[in-house]
Amino acid sequence: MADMRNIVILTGAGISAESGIDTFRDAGGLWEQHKVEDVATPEAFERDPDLVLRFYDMRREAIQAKQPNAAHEALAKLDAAWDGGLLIVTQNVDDLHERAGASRVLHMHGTHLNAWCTACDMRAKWTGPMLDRPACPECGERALRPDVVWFGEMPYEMDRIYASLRKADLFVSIGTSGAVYPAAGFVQEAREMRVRTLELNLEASMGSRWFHESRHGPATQLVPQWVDEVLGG
Ligand code: BJW
Repeated sequence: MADMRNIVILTGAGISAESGIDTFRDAGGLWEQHKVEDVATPEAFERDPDLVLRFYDMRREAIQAKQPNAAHEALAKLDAAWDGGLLIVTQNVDDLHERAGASRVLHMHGTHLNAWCTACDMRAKWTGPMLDRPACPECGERALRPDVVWFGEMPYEMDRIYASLRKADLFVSIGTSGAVYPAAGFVQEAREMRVRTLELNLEASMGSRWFHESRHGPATQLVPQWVDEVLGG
């Protein structure tokens, strides 16, 4: 711990579960009715844009009423206090890390609260619906879609993520099943670069065997405990 300077943290749906946002692959909730592969692909959007836009409108509205939990707050505390390198790479499309106060956050799967115009490539903050096909504020075309990364699309800022992993002393994975690549492969890539690896998850994940250490329990307990250890509190 004494020599530790650079930390990369990967977060997934599990960190927002206790804020009331359903995970993708746990039993119960929103995703029982919608298979993620049926709504989170460019093909699904082409096949049935109304279904996809309606679903995202509903989720965009819902997340704005959710609040960050103790795990988001602990990472924000770490971000504020940690002098060394730190990057919170989140797969989540909610904005709970930012609302908790974290600033070193990278959304590799995009964000619900951005629109992307497929006509002019504009990206802008967007909190309202898209089902009624609003005009792009930049070019006027009615070609907006959620600025999220669907299956088969390239996640954002991969070069920056790999550059941070190469410099890392510690890689921590929080609340993710290890089912979706490339994020699921970060632990193996970190191991190859001799980076120490730690998993904090409710239960064993698909990637648990790759980690030097896995701790199991709810994020609101494990993450504040771990942050206190790092900050020596
Ligand atoms: C708690 C908790 C609590 C609960 N406390 N924990 C074969 C092999 C390898 C790859 C592929 C392959 N076939 C296809 C691919 C590629 C594909 C892929 O991975 N498919 C898999 C299904 C196999 N990937 C892609 O297409 C990606 N793009 C790509 O690969 O481009 C090429 C490329 C190559 C090389 C380098 C770079 C790029 C794009 C993936 C896009 C994923 N998009 C989604 C939707 C986003 C928009 C939306 O929200 O609608 O992203 S899918 C969905 O899954 C979402 C999530 O970010 C992502 C991961 O889910 P996450 O966060 O892990 O959630 P869950 O539900 O799975 O797990 C929650 C965990 O929390 C569980 O473990 C619980 O136990 C735990 N938990 N409560 C702590 N309280």
